[in-house]
Amino acid sequence: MKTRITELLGIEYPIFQGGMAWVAEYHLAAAASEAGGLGIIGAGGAPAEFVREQIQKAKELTDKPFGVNVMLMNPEADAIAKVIVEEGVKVVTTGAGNPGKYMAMWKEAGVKVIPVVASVALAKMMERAGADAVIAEGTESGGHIGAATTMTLVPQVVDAVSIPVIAAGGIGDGRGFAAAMMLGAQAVQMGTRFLLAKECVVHQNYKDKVIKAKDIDSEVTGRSTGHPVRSIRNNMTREYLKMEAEGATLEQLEQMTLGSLRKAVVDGDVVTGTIMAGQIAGMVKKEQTCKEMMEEIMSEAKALLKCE
Ligand code: TUI
Repeated sequence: MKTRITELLGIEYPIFQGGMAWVAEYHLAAAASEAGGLGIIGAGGAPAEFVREQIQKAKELTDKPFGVNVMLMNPEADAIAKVIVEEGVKVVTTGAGNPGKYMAMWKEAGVKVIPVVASVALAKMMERAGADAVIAEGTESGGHIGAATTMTLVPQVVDAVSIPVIAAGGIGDGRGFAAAMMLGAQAVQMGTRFLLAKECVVHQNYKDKVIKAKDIDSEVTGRSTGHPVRSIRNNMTREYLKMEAEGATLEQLEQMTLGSLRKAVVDGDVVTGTIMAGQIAGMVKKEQTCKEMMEEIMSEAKALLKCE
């Protein structure tokens, strides 16, 4: 299936693997790119030199293009932005902020820049700043989220900009893919479905929580802090929401979440750790290789979209 995004990036399938913090390391990103989509290393809160090593390891596993996601709240974002240029990364996506200050440097180096936006206003600003495309991410997503749903955000962003739009949030199979195309998207980004990729090194306890999750098993914490985060309900979310309702300070809440994603992803502590996942978790049930996953999604989507 050819779209403006497959042409722009030289990839086979218009499917991005979301650059999830701690989860999207080089094994997953290289496998997603090798399978024909765009694999993305999630820099998350990692130090710049760790990200450099991840990029170098991914290059050993694939010759295909892959991306790096810069989580803009990372205190090392400036250094990571430079590492991306130095290592010749082909595509950068950004999240949780406005990447305006890096745009000129990346564009000059020929990096394709694809910011995640949660509003029409930011999408327009990114287009003016020279973005090659934008990812319109709805509130159905896991992790740090905006307020608009995918169903409402994607067509409004598509109408507002001329650059291609990638839809994200709540997409987990060929039906979601086809629906995103109907909304005017040129590709999709999925995170939660890739948590169950065989090449995804997230702890088995984390995968089991996603497999067991039902439609309404996610919770949004941190609305009072201005940084809402969606994750699967557990002791952590219950405790956090209780503290939030009781008017806990930002410091108290930050103290509680410090290192909590790592705890769940790496240590498999799914009781006091944060299990970030999107609302589609209720439909994500089987472990597959990235290749099996992408081929299944594309074949479902092509049947629905009546492509050859
Ligand atoms: O970035 C994400 N998702 C993430 S980042 C992350 S790591 C983290 N860990 C603990 C607490 C917080 C984060 C986990 N998940 N998605 C992309 C995304 N970006 N979603 C929403 C946005 C966004 C929201 C507002 C982007 C820009 C924005 O406004 C920027 C501005 O300054 O106008």
